[in-house]
Amino acid sequence: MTIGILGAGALGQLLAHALSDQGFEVSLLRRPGQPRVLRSHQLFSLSGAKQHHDFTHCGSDQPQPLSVVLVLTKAQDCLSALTPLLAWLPEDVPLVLLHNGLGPQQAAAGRWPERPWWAGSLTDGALKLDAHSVRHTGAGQRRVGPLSGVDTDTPLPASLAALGFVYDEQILKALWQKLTVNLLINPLTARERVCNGALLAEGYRGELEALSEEIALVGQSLGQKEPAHAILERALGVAEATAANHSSMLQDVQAGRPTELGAITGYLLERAREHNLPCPYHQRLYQQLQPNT
Ligand code: KPL
Repeated sequence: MTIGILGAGALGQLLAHALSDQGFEVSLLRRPGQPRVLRSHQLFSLSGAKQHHDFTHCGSDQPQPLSVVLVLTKAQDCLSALTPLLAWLPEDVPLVLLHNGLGPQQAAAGRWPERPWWAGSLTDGALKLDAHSVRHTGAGQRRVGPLSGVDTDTPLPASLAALGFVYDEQILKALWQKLTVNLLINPLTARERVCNGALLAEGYRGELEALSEEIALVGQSLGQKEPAHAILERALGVAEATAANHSSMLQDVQAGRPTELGAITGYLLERAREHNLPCPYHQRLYQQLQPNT
């Protein structure tokens, strides 16, 4: 059966190629009103090799047999992109939310509680060159686990296992940890217009440490206890592994598109407000990037 992919940005295209490589049929689900693009897609892999794959393109409002749907839209588009699809998709088809940030996952599972929701994160670097080409710029870790409506003994869908996703039964913790990476890398690289690896320079250390302290404080009040230095080390590890990559937020800013600032820094600031915790460094970053959201 075919794997549906909602959101054919950099990571959506990357996973579509990887699935096709593993022998899965892939259907890129176009949102109603989105222009048609060519079936033929190109991937520049980590080794620089060029690969071609053909994908089926279908409107997300057109019923078709799908075994699982991977959702890789921008965080802020997730709910509106799901609406036409969920008007016809059979209720037992697993849905896998893989966007950055936190908030929309809980909102989707709350709005459609009868459905089997999975959520996950990937730290691969990828650059969308255009609607049918993508460059893989950094290998990453891929984790996924049940979010709601999934029985505890349900195995990982085969397509996710084939993509190298590791089953994580504490997926909310993994999503929080990925959020902490995005909180440190995305807004800073977007503000400074630099690639991820630039954040390893000494000049950013002070601001990164202050941002990590604030994340650790909010995390503690959410039951995610982790010292600031561990949060910073993880983000610097990802910055190193994806050094040449432009973060997704920088790519959005450069292309004049809305960013995921709301589901990343905005999510942290909301939780901080609820717990009466000051976050001046994140607040300042949020204000500096606000015009781009
Ligand atoms: O998730 C990412 C993003 O750019 O959104 C990282 C891991 C930072 C890779 O660039």
